[in-house]
Amino acid sequence: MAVERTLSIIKPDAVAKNVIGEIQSRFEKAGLQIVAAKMIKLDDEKAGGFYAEHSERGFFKDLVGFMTSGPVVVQVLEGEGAIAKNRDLMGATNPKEAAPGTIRADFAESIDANAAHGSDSAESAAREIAYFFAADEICSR
Ligand code: RTP
Ligand code: MG
Repeated sequence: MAVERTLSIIKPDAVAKNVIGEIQSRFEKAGLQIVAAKMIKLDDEKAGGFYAEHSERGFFKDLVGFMTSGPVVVQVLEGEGAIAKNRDLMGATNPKEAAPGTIRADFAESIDANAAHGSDSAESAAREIAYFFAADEICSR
């Protein structure tokens, strides 16, 4: 399997719950390396641009409101099959449907406050990583 990079966000609900380290530990235990990371507070423009694909959806306003409600940790994960592996570790979008032991099953409250984001394809990963990180902020090991 190819070594990939994917964008991960620890969302405001998980930051508020003080489980940043627990979530990062799951990535590391699954063989993914954190090769870039920063904590930031998104504004409407930055969050809306990130989720632009959903701008016509009914939940868009709530999504942007939630993502700007507190700080987030944005990070780049690197490893074999990183994109799918991260999505598997996160579980389904709705925590009620997320498999036991996944990040969303264990830490998320609702489909809005669902603890984590992960890129859904190679194309999304490339766009999303560049959206938050300059090339010289990513440190492969
Ligand atoms: P994410 O992009 O945050 O990793 O989540 P995802 O791929 O699992 O889900 P996506 O379809 O991309 O939706 C982005 C976020 O929008 C909220 N959402 N709400 N009320 C709804 O029907 C609904 N659908 C999606 C979720 O918070 C989801 O994470
Ligand atoms: Mg998505």
